[in-house]
Amino acid sequence: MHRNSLLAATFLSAALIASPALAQDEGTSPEEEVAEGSVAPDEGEEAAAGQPVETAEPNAPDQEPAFAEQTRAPQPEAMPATTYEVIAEELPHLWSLAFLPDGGMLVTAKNGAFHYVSAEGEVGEAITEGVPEDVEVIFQQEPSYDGTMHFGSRLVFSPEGDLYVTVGERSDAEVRDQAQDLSSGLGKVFRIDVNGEAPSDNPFVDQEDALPQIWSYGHRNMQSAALDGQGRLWTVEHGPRGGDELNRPEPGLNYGWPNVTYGLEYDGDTVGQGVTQSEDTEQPVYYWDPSFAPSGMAYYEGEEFPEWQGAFLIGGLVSTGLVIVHIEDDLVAYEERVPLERRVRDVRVAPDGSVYVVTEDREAGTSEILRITRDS
Ligand SMILES: [Ca+2]
Repeated sequence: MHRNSLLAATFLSAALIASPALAQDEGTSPEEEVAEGSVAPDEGEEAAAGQPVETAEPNAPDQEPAFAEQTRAPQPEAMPATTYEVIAEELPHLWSLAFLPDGGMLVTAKNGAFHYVSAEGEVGEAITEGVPEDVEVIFQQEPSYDGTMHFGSRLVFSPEGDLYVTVGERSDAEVRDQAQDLSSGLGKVFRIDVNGEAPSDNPFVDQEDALPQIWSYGHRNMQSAALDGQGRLWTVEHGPRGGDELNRPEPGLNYGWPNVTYGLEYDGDTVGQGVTQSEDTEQPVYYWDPSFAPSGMAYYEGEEFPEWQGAFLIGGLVSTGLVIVHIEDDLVAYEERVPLERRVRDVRVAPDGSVYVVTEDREAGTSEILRITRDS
C-alpha cells in the first residue's frame, strides 16, 4: 500500500508540527551506540541461507524465547544481491525522508528544518518560505521531562485517517515506570484524530484516570512504525541490551516495559526482576539479542525486490545496515540483512520499488541518502 506522495509530505509536516518529541536533542542513548561489550551483529556473510543471520553470542544467554520463531529466524533461501549509490551527501543530520510527486524528496533534519532534495540529489537550503504560519499544537506528550533520551518517535496515518504517534518512556529510572501508568504519556502508542482528540473506539476512552488517546502501553523507545498490507500498525522499539523488539500493537494491550522484557540493563544487571514472560503482558512478535539498534522502518511492496514483498525493512544504527524480516502468519519466518557500513536512520520504499536509506555520521553531524537497487 503506497500512500500517495502528497500524503507522505503531509506526514512529514505533521511529524514536525504535531510532535515535540521529534525535535531531537543531541543527547545519546546507550542503545544507539555500540555499547561496551556488545558486538555489532554479523551481516549475513558467515551464515548460510537457512541459518540465522545472527551468529554473535547473545547478551542474555540465560533467557529463552517464548516460542521458537521469536528470535534468530533463519535467512531465506532467496536473497537478492543488492548494490547502492549515494544520491546525496553532506546533508545536515537527518531524521526522515518522504517522496514528492516530482520525484524529489522532502527531508527532515534533527535540528527541526525541512530541506528539498531533487531526484538528482541536489540539496536545497532549509525551507523557510511557503510554510504555514498558523501552526496549532494538536497533541503534546505529557508530562514533559528534562532529559535527553528516548523520545521515540514516529507518526503513521491509519487507513481511516487517524494518526498513530509512538513516544518513548524517557529512559531514566525515575520516569520509565510511567510506561505502565495509563495517566502518563510516557512509553505509549497513541491514536488521535486530526484534531488530536481520541477516536471514540480507542480502548481507554471510558476509563477514568486513563489518557483516552492511548492505543497501547508498556513501550520503551519506538523509533520505528509502519502499516502492513492490511493497514495494521507494526512497531520496532529499542530494548535494553539484547531486547530490541518487533510488535504489532493492539488496542488496550500492555507490552511489558519495564516489568517484563528480554535483555539486560547496560551495566549487565537484570531489568527489574528479570522477568521475560508474564500472563498480563504481550510477548513481542520477535526480538533481537544482541541488539542492532533499530531506527525507522518501511513495509516493502514494489517491483525491484520481489523477494521482499510484504517484508519489513528496518534501519540499523549499531548494525550499520538494513534488517529485513519476512512475515508469515504474523510471525517472523525469515530474517536477512543488507550491510551498508553506515548508521541507518530511516528507510523508505521509492515509487519505483528501489529502497532509499537515510544515514547518519554522528561525529560529523551529517547524513547521506543512499538508493539501493538489485545488483544484476
Ligand atoms: Ca515489550
